[in-house]
Amino acid sequence: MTRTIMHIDLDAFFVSVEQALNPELQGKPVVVGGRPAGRGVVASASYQARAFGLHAGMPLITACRLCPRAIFIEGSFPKYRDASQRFMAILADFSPYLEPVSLDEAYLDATGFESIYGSIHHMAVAIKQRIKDELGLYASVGIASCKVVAKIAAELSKPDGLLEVSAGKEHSFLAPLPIAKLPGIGRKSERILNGLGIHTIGKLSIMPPTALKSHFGASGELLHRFANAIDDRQVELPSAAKSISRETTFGKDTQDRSLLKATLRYLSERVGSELRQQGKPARCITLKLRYADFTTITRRHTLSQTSDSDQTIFDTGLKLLNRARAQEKQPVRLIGIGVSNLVEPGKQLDMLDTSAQRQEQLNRAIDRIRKKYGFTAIQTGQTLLLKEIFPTSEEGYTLQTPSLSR
Ligand code: TTP
Ligand code: MG
Repeated sequence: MTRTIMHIDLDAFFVSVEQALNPELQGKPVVVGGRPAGRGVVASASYQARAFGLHAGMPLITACRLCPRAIFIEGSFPKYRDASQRFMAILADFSPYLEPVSLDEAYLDATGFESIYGSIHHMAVAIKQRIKDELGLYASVGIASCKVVAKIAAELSKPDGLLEVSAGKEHSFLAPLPIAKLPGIGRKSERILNGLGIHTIGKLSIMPPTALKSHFGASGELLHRFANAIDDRQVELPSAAKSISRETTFGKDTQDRSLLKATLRYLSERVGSELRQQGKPARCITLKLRYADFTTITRRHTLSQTSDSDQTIFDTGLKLLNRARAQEKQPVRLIGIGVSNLVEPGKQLDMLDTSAQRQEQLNRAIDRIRKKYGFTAIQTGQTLLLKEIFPTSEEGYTLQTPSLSR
């Protein structure tokens, strides 16, 4: 199944935040990193400064020599953190399948979203427009069928760019590019590969993986895959929790079966409620027991179907408890129940049985977008664009369901 991945990276991020806050800096060579006399390096250089050869990581002294009229700014992290949060919030309005990678960079899974936005290209234009209108910043966007190609596309499109690599065109897109464009190739790897006569990604892609492994070890395999646009890395949502658990230490060590059972019931309900709040059912259930002598055991069960039900958590926990008690009779000091392998809503689709369930899952994702996006409230430049895409109705724009191909 072909995916549509977007990579979004803000242009000259630190500098652009400074320029947005102080228009006098706009259109000028500006450097964030510190005073030129200091021993620091350039963190971010405006594109006007880059025209003089300035780039991130360059010692400030060198930067000052190359471009004496550049404006050097110390920088202030809270400003950038704030801008970053607002940037990510805008992206989250467009798709719930969002993976922030750094302060100014994120992947977004846009598979199936053409039916909401008209086309993925339109969606990217709308994203860029909102970032510009609300933050005064410019973003570059790469669109492709996998992360590595989307990232390279965004990079190549800078500044204020938008580059879409159609499915099937990944190889011809990558082939002529210098190997340094491939994530994971630093100066050292570049030198080694150049020494082997390999200068382009195309050349790298036909190098036998075994040869790459002999030079680069395990990462040689990855280079081979990336050079061939083979990248099945998913857009990973930052999950609030990878597992949820609750436990109780008894006031007095106990062997009382009904007390253990009642406590387990209470803890299961608390875990279940938290799970449902996060909207992520779990696949694994773990019971924890600490005995009077402080030995602690955990017993785990993997469910055949994910669940967020109190009853399933409790029933499974109780089975594990009965089994553990049959083996060890000493009094219990602590009992706990936990769930792990939480499944993100968007990731569960493949495991779901019926199309009705799929539909429900997707609807939930759409609801999130609708709730956050507030179509009718938008008064920015993109309204015009959205009007073209969405048939208007009394209450605003009608949202269409994306295709179920995810
Ligand atoms: P980048 O996205 O790599 O750089 P950039 O946004 O300044 O420029 P562009 O994306 O247009 O090429 O990094 C984002 C921010 O991270 C950057 O503005 C400053 C910070 N950063 C550092 O502090 N040190 C560094 O060496 C790099 C590369 C970035
Ligand atoms: Mg950037």
